[in-house]
Amino acid sequence: MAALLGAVALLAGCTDQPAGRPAEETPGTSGALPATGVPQVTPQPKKIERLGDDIAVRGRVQLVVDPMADKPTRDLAVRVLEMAGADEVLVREPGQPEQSAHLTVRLGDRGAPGVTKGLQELGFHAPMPTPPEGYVLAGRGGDQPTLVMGASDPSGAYYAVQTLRQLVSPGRIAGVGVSDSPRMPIRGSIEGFYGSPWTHAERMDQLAFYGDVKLNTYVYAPKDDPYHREQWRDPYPPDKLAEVKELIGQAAAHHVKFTFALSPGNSICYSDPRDVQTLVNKLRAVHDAGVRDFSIPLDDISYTRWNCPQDQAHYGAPSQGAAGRAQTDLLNQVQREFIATHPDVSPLQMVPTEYSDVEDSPYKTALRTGLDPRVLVMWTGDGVIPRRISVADAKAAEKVWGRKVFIWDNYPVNDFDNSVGRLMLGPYAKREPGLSAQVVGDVVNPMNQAAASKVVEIGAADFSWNDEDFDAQRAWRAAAEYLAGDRFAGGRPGLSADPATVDSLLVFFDLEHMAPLASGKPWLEPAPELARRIAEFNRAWQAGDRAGAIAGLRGYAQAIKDAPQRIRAGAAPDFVSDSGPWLDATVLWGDALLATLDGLEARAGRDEARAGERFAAAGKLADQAGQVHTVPGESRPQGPVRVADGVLDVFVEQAPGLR
Ligand code: LTM
Repeated sequence: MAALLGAVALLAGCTDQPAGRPAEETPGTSGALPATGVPQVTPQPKKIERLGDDIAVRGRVQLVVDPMADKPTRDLAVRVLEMAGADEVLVREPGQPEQSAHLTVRLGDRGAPGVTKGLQELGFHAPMPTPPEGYVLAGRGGDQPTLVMGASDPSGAYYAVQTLRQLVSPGRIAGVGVSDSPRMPIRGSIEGFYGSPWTHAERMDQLAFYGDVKLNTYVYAPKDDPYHREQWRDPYPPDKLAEVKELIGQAAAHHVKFTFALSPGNSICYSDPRDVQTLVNKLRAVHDAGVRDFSIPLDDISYTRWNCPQDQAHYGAPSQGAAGRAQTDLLNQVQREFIATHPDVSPLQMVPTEYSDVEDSPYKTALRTGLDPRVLVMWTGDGVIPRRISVADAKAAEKVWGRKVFIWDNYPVNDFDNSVGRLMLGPYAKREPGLSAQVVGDVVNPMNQAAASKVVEIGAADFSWNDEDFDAQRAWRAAAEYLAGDRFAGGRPGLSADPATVDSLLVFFDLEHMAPLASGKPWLEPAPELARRIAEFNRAWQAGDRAGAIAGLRGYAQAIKDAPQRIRAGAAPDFVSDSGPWLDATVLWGDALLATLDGLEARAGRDEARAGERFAAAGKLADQAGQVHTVPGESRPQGPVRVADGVLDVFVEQAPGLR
């Protein structure tokens, strides 16, 4: 895995330049901070290029900011400039008196005179008008340092500052030009799994994290929240509503659309106007609390029986087609009478009962021909847990649904039987570039382990922002850097990631790479890096180079054994807590692998007594590892945790047979 061997890129620094040297100590700090290369920004911007020297940041910095940038954006900009080395950041609006400062930073509308002038001076060309959520950022150091950020809208301004955060290293900001906007308009997660829902604190953290990685959507659809599904008619009790209100505020502060979902399909009587009214009333209560995005999931319900005799009278005997017509009527009514009568509300989203294939059917025909064209239809790919999501499949889905679909991606969710014992920490792979032109959005269904879900969520953020330039391995590494990053006030990532923690996380991610289909067969193979190293071992051993084979694998075995300790010391505490049982098992598996290598070494030295003793020790450690279980209430279903199964266990089991 190249990612394991490469130098660790700073979370917020240039990969090709020394960071960590304050501007004051740098020769010629009147302005010139020569630098080459371009920092890694995640998600990958559409265009990023070096414009010149880095910008020195020290003393007093003036931030001239248009009213278009909201308070959270301004506050973030101030924190980022302080993090870069400013002693004081003076914030003023254009037109207010100029202050004396080492550096003036402009943040505003893409067309604002200050921004346009700055871009002209820097010779940086960027589209005008900038697409929604888009921004341009350009800066160069020197005697007259310049840094401007222009945006299409408030979210674009926020994202400009999120990019700025990643251009900072101590005492400097990279002298680069960035022109950027998302390729998918809807990007995020759907809390749509079975089992214990996320806690309020986890949701608050997720929403802030989405802002960091430019995800703009969170769909609230926890299957086991009674008020979402079984008791959909009941209003939220005051304490729950208070939490929802707090989530709405947190989402707004991080430019995330809090999307409220209500799933009535298990008990609704489609033809009863009172039920339709109850549904709309519940949506209205949440609208009054500030929600502007709504979804009606109708997945995982029976559509071959009615919930009331009226439906039989109204729609006929239960059938797929009749269910499609009943759902269409309900959704059209909600779209027409509630959504469309509130001009600030986005089009309704829905999950069909047939959500995981592209075969036409009476049900799909009813929705295709009857459903209001504004309603967004979700689709999980070809399969509930698809092998891949291709452009061709999305095109087929468009055809069958009569509109471009909205991806509900069942990865990294681990609530199904054949995901027992798994923590899904693989890359966001096998989603085909080009999907952005074919779908209206992409949200991933995460794990109950919220912080651990960030690994895949970062990949999805990178992909949905810019699928054309997506590199799954690059995004995977960025996730390790994010989780190993230090923190500035507010708990968001700061300047640097500890390289040893990043490497340990990547070792651990590899052990938890396997992702199963519903059948249990992998769509992402187990532990590819460890498997590659074991294959190398086997080649060397078979060729007679036993010492070389053992030495080649021992370092990595030690890295496996040591990874949990390093992760516990250096990674985000919530990630550590989510991963607890898997980290415990990894120590035991690392020891088992080391003991196996001891046994092979003894065998190579013709010391069969010691070889037998070490192989037995390895077997015992493997048994102990197999007894580490998932935490009740945290995982559904329950079982022994899996660590590189099919690779590590097989090697430990088969090694005593090697001669
Ligand atoms: O995927 C959909 C639309 N519905 C459910 C999810 O709630 C569940 O989390 C996943 C994975 O088990 N499968 C589903 O069918």
